[in-house]
Amino acid sequence: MKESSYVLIGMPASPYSLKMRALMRYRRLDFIWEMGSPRVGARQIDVKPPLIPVLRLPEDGSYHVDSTPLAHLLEERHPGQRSVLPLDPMLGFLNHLIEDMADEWLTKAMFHYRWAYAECIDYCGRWLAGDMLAAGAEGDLETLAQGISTRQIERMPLVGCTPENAPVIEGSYLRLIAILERHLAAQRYLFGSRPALADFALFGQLQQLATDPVPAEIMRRQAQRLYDWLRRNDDASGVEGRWADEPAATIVELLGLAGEIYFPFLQANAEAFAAGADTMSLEINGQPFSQGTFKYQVRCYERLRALFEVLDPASQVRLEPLLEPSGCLAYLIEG
Ligand SMILES: N[C@@H](CCC(=O)N[C@@H](CS)C(=O)NCC(=O)O)C(=O)O
Repeated sequence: MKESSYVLIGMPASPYSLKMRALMRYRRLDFIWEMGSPRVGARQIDVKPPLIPVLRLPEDGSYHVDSTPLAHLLEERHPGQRSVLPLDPMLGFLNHLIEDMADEWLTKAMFHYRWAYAECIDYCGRWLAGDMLAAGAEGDLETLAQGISTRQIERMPLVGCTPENAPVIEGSYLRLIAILERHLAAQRYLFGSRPALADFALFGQLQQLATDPVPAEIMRRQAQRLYDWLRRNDDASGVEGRWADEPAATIVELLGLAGEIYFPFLQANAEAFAAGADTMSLEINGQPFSQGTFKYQVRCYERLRALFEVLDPASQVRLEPLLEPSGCLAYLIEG
């Protein structure tokens, strides 16, 4: 195997793996895609946490995880080469915010639909098992599929994918795909005619939702433009475009999702975590939502607040008319 290039280790059913694969293809970085994980496959990979995707660097063979830091590492290593970070600090901040919301909230929709509906459980259990066998796991398909489904269904309450939370989660999926469908009628990507990191984060999650039977059927019927956009952007290595001067009106609608759903969730998580609680609960648009607390998402919230704080005052002023009416601003500056 040619290991003078990057090796990206992941699985097709992993949203963050497909996020990174599409990003690296768009950036025209030389890499090998290898099916596997720290636990499955030919390699012994000692990474913490043991998640996919894993990126192996060509020079020293070191392994790295977590798609957001990975994307930034690649920016440092290949500056200016089809960067996915908009130059305008205002668009830059919105890029971080929407990326974070896709990674941390939209993934709940992915996980919920995948393991809540019998049709999805049947399909995805066998899909994931078949891919694990292809990556080198041992066992037979049906036993493996059963084991995977049982384990994932057991994890649902931990990440907030419960029947009580389903209306909030499904509502946010329907609203998001409707907004993106309208956005794509006018613009090729979130911030112009070239993709940003947030486009790849949305791509990663939505590509899974466009595969699993129940949410895929919804997307095909209600948001065909988005559905087709996903297929196209698995490989955007031929795309040449430019950043928009200003965010489109539909970006403000995406911020509405953040202000009404994602930031209240982040804040409730941070407060519960600070109080030493194992679980948190809140009302989102009048509907109950509760789940276990997560330190990782405390850090996500702190990071977004810090990114806003270090923005130059002129960019903060330009952002205010977007962040204030969408309800995001208070979460970024208060407390
Ligand atoms: N924040 C991480 C999340 C990665 C993640 O959660 N990966 C999942 C698969 S999509 C995983 O490896 N889970 C471990 C497991 O299922 O055992 C990122 O952005 O890369």
